Amino acid sequence: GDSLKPNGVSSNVPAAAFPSSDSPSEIASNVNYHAQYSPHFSPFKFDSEQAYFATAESIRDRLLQQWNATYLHFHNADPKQTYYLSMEYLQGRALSNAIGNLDVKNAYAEALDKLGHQLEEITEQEKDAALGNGGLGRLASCFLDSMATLNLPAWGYGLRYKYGLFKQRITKEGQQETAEDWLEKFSPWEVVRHDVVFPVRFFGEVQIDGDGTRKWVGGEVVQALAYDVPIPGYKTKNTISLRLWEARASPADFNLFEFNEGNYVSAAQRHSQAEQICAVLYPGDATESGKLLRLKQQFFLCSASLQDMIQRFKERRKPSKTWLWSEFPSKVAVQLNDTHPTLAIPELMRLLMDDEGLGWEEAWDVTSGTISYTNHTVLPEALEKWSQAVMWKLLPRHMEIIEEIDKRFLGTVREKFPKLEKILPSLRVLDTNAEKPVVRMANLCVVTAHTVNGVAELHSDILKKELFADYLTIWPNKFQNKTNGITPRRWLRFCNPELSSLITKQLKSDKWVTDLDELSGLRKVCKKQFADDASFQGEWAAAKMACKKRLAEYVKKVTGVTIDPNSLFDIQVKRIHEYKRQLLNILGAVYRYKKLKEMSEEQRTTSTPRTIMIGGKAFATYTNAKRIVKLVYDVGEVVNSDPQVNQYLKVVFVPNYNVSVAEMLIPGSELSQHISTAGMEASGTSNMKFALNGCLIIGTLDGANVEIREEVGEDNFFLFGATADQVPNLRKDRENGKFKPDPRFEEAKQYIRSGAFGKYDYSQLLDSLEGNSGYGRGDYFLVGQDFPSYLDAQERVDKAYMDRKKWLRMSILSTAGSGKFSSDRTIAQYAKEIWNIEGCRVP
Ligand code: HBZ
Repeated sequence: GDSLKPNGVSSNVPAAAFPSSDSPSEIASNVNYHAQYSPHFSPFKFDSEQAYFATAESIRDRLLQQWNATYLHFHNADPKQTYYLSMEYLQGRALSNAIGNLDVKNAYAEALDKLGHQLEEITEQEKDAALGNGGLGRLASCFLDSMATLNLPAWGYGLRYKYGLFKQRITKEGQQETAEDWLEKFSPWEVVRHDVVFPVRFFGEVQIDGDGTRKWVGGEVVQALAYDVPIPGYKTKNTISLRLWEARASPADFNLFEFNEGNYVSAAQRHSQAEQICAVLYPGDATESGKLLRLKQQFFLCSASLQDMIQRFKERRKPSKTWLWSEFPSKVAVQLNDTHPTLAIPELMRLLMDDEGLGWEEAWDVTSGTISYTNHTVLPEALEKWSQAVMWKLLPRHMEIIEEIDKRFLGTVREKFPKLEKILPSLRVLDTNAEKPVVRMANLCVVTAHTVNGVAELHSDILKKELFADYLTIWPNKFQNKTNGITPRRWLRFCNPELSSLITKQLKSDKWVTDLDELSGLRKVCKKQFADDASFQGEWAAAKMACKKRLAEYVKKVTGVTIDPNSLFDIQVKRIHEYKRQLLNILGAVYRYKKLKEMSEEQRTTSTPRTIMIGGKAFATYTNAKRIVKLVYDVGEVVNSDPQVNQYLKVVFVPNYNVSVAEMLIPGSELSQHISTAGMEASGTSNMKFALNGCLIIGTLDGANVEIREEVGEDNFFLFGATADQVPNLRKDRENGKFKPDPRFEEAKQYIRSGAFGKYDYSQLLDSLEGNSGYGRGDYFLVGQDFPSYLDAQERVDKAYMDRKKWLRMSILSTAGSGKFSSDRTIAQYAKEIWNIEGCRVP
């Protein structure tokens, strides 16, 4: 038999430092090499975990080669380059994605087989990199994939949080959070660049020199150290970078004197303060110290990234030793992912004026020519405002610059648009009237950026008509739309191999993977007589069934609940928020349960069996969101164990929703819910992922739903609810006592209040749906208003599902109509209409 080797690989596989070909045996040797010479574990063991790390390192070798080639190519070609600044990236797993993008899946699967492992099983070993909260963070990650695939000279910048988004556990008490230690055993996907370090200052004061020049001095200085994550494009050599900054204290910050005195904690105080900056994603901002930390994080990202960009700009110009700063905007584009990196504006101004000696006008033209801003929300509570007092303390020089921006903006408007005088206070960057004066970050972005965009047509219209309406007179051409998109690689090609191969077979090409509009070719199948497409429909249904079975096994594993793959799989997964109306969904489920119970056994047999799955994380201090999680769980406990009903209805809370869980859920779904109060969801992106995977949508006319419905056809979309235009008047009606609730709505709420789902007192949650107005009351999100039309739409769903051919046709048309929602399309539009950059392909 095989002898046991020190690296645990018991077969007779040699160890090769680099595979000279893509043959499975060469790859196996390379994986074996890493198991032996890049060991992270004790020898004599080669379990799934060891196999994962060794495989990841083997893939990383390939990425490093391509990565260096890309960097060199960009350096020599010196094209204009985009830098995407984002506080969040929801990368998910990297191994399966890299193997897919490098197009080496079969070779690696075979190689691992030789080593006694299965690719699927070892990819499961990887922890998600969850350096983000939700849609905004995942969008940034989809964008990186598209930038690399389109060969664009573009980079991402972010922060290397030690702890990403928390891990969610569901118990009888509801949601419990624990820290997610994604770096626990190290990440094979990052390369630390010990030579890329920039100082970032906080606090201190402004020193004025004899000649009037200003300099920011003193305070605390923290080092920003670069960690690079390779981002491979699909079937291209181009591999770009996601550069994540980590905060390091300077050695001088360790107080050896105090330590020797025995004051260990205070000796290390400055040290640990510095390292706290990157400790966790978005710390709670309820306390002043939490707020200060968040502001520090934001500035840390902006300052380090801009210093890096400026250094690169100079480096590429070094041979001639001369450059004009006015050329900077023709070489560098900076995209702000919401207002979180707004401090890039005053920081770029400061670097240009104080360090490079530019005058205000010149620095302003460079800054405004470089920076553009994407808005992701119109919710007032999500629009960032920072206390001026806090800002003066933390960033005194930046506050001077912000005051000057505000002053000059006032001057220009008064001179050129005197009619705007009345509304000027609301347009200003500084809000000085408030009890606590603040800086309005969105206003700073709009005043400075050369373009401002929303993320779906409806949302961009709302920005122009409402949130930023008054700026339109001043800058009629500044505002754009860039409808969001998703990467078809991760969200169809890799997560749904069954449907992918069927599509490729039908279209006789896999061109759709990089040109998603090709999917419209599937419409042909639906135009023919049924006799012609029956077999295709059959294959379509079989692909869906395979995904549903996989999902059912997963649900069993993580919740213990058995679900029936023959029932309609109905899913709502997203962050828990009142505006997203998970409460509408669960009230609908409660109503369905009550009606099922009231039916005779015979009546029940005619109903459409359903499995309702809800998943998502609630912000730790968002009480109503947490109550919603618990309510879903409690309803599930009762419904799933009710023998009268549980063949017809199951309700499951899927725990710890993240990118990997989404990759499992989305392919297996048949109906998904995107049911926010119209006008409140900027875009939504999971709606696109579901539609792409042949899942039908029940939804409101909100965000990108509007465009999805246009693309897939209104017959293939279950629409309900008030429109964005109607919402303000409906709220007013309600305040004036004009709203008459539907009896079915009262019945559902009453059923919960009666204690049908356990002893927990849901009155505070349900009271938010009562009354006419007031904080946390008055049904601000119009659940009661939309409840009847929601139930009607659900009835249409039940009926459509019973007609199998009709449903399959709708499902196929849904995928066929999803081409527009590729992030390749979105990024190509950003490149052309905002960044003015072009592809730069590595030969
Ligand atoms: O951005 C989401 C929008 O709600 C969603 O409609 C859109 O599709 C998506 C991409 O454009 N916004 C977020 O995900 N926002 C955040 O996660 C967030 C994070 C930190 C904050 C505020 C918002 O301080």
